[in-house]
Amino acid sequence: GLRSKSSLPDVREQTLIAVKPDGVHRRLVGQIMQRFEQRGFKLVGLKMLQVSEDLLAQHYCHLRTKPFYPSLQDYMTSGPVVAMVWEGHNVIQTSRIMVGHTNPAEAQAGTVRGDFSIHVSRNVVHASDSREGAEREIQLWFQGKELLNWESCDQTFTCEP
Ligand code: IDP
Repeated sequence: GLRSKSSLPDVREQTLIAVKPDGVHRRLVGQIMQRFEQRGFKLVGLKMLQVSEDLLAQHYCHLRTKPFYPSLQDYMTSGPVVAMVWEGHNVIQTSRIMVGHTNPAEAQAGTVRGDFSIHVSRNVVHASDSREGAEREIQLWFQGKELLNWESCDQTFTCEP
């Protein structure tokens, strides 16, 4: 089977979720956070920030040559972003499902993008798409000391210890 390169045990898998400027402007931060809380994931990092062109270029290094990159940069630097690190069993894959398809037209109802957006250039939220991507993005967006290692009182009820 596949072996993870990460040192984190499975229940401590982490992912970067970011509410993009359209989500902040449209007051969707609380509803988006609520979905991750109620699913059973644990919040271990949270901040609001103005994304710089440099951070964005590193974050979206795979998209820098795309024709839409200049407009993606304008969008992502147009206002505050709320960045979060969520932790838990299989959180990377499960949050991609919760967030839905990149293109909201193909995102299922019940997903964040499927419920709150209509166009790929304003799709409300970011979620890391792989273990390698998540580790790279978390390091890029957060300092180690900004991530809290805490025991949630419900954790034996959301996942087998
Ligand atoms: P993802 O956000 O679902 O991981 P990526 O392909 O990594 O998808 O693209 C990053 C972001 O770039 C998308 O969420 C979207 O905001 C934007 N984007 C992707 N494709 C297009 C496009 O064709 N036009 C405009 N923006 C796009």
